[in-house]
Amino acid sequence: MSFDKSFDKSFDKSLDKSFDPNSDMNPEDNGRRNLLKGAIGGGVLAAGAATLPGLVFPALAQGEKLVPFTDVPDTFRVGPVKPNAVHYLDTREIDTYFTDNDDFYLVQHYGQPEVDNDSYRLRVTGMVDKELEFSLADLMSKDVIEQQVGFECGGNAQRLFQGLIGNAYWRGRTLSTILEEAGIQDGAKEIVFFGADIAKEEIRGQEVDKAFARSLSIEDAMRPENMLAFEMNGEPLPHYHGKPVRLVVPGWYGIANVKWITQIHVQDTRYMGRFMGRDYVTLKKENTGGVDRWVENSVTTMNLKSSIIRVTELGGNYKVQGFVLNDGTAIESVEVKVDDGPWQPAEMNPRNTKYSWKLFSFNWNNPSPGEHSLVSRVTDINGNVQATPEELPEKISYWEDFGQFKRTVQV
Ligand SMILES: Nc1nc2c(c(=O)[nH]1)N[C@H]1C(S)=C(S)[C@@H](COP(=O)(O)O)O[C@H]1N2
Ligand SMILES: [Mo]
Repeated sequence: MSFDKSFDKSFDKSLDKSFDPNSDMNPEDNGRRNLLKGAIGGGVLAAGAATLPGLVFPALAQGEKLVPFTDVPDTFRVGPVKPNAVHYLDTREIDTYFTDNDDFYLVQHYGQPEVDNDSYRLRVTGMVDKELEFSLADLMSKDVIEQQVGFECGGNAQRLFQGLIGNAYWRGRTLSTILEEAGIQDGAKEIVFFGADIAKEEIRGQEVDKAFARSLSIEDAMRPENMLAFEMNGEPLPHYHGKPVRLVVPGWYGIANVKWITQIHVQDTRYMGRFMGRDYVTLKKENTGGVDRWVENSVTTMNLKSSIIRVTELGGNYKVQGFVLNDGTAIESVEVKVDDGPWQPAEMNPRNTKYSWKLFSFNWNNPSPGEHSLVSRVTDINGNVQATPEELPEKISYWEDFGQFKRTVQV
């Protein structure tokens, strides 16, 4: 099976080897690649974007051209990474299977606290048989797993051409073994994960200091794939992504992945903080026992979603590329529709794994010159089909934008 090579660039030398702890990966190679990408990719784009929007990208194969989207306005810009700021990708530029740490999207609501590795402690408190405290070295000492996990922000949107997204190779301590070691007591209901980032929140007229926090039910927290990640793409977890340790909950929206995590607290009540009870709460109409009601739900697992992000041309051959994200349920197919034509199958990247993003590629044969529309849809093995925007539940809040995304390009 072949797949557009450009997606295979990042770790083409030895993908599997490079993240094997016993391998002889040369970290310099990795660093040089990032440097090059930073120098050529970031620089040229920042400087050249004003004159050549969306047309020239350094990572293209020789002679390969990006086919311009006509739905991306010329004014659409992706800025460089800045401290304490949101960063989103130009998804037309995604040309690697793993997202560079320096380019992986960034969202933080209370800034990016500096946490010192040496004095770092993770505490486990509350309804446990034994309260625990771990240093970074303790966390790294056993029960370490590694896996590919991709995710998007629950606020990712068509408006940003899906730029709040990334896919990385994570290494960290399994969460369940830590919870088992602490011993969760009978009657406990929720586990709250607190970050080191604290801000003043005004709640009913009172200013109080609040740490960023999210909670999981005991059952969700005990999933064996949950991890306390201290490495991202073979490097120590970068400051902006939660140094030294963050939670990674595969299959969930990004909000679940608490960065700069310092405390895990077990309790017998629901945690109703801002990011569980007010923000990242989707308001939608649902049939509840025969009655249509407006209901509010905290965002949890990622909905079944695909999107086209990039169209390329090389020697008259056109390729349409995109990604799938979901909760980890196996994918049956991704199909692409050109204009009013039939749904046609796309090819899945063989590197895709259960919780990675899943890249797809579609060979678009002999498009006629002019403007065309392109849309993708994904179907999982349970027969769930990605909905059109019209078929989505009636929804007021913008969270969870997972409908089919029709793009237009100029050939
Ligand atoms: N401590 C902390 N963790 C956090 C956040 C935050 O504001 N503080 N933001 C969350 C949100 S909304 C998202 S989408 C992801 C983004 O992770 P990233 O910046 O590494 O891509 O982190 C989550 N974890
Ligand atoms: Mo988010």
